[in-house]
Amino acid sequence: MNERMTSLGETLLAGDVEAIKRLTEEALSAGTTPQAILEKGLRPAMESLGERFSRGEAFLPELLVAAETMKASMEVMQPAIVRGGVAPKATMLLGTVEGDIHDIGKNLVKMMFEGAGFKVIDLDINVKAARFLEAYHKERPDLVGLSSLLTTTIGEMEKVIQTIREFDPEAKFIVGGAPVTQAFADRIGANGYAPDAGKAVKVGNRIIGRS
Ligand code: B12
Repeated sequence: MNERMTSLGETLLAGDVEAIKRLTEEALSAGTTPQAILEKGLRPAMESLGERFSRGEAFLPELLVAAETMKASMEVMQPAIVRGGVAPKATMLLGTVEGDIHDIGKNLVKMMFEGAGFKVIDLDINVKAARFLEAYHKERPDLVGLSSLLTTTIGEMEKVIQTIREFDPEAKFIVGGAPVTQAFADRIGANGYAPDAGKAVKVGNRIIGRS
């Protein structure tokens, strides 16, 4: 079991899509739950890569390759997950704010949260505050993640927070993107900020009171 988990993690980091599909199928056939594959195999590997990325020891292409590989494993597990193998830990609504079309960082954040067992509803890019509110209303997520890469659009984050809090004063927000700082996040009333995808899950878990 441990050996299997180690090789899943190593294969994720090696970015071998075919091998991860095969290993995931083998693990499922051997009776390993998707939860265990995620928590004991994929997530530790992804977290260690996230930490190396935070320290500047790993780079964007490695993260993107690992993300694709993780996606392949998740696709194999999807039927088992749908059957109830993994109860999502929490739900997150995520999007890049209106006026901004950057999505590479957001997609990495999504992938890290999915790796940690969150169900992520991705509203994509250039998302209006009204659209965030509509989705919030429908999905009642535990956490809302806002991304912005432009100094001209980070103000939109405050608009989204205010719009949703009018509907639910308890709504929880995590914000990020290159021009965003902790001071800015505090000023606009976000519950947390993370400088990169590697640290985002820890902050997100803290915000919603889970570990
Ligand atoms: C790639 C890129 C593009 C691509 C985007 C492709 C895509 N699919 O995303 C394209 C070419 C389309 C593009 C367009 C533009 N871009 Co551009 N772009 C970049 C570039 C080079 C890299 C961004 C990136 O992907 N970084 C890698 C990812 C992994 O990092 P990241 O996005 O910062 O995300 C990490 C963290 O910020 C954090 N994070 C991000 N989101 C979130 C969310 C949450 C909730 C959390 C917790 C964390 C978090 O975690 C991520 C992962 O670790 C940056 C320069 C730079 N070095 O940042 C300029 C940059 C962001 N772009 C810039 C500009 C000006 C533009 C344009 C306006 C250019 C133009 N004149 O048309 C347009 C914008 C159009 C629009 N309306 O949005 C400027 C912004 C300047 C500013 N201060 O506002 C930058 C800084 C370049 C520069 N130095 O001038 N761009």
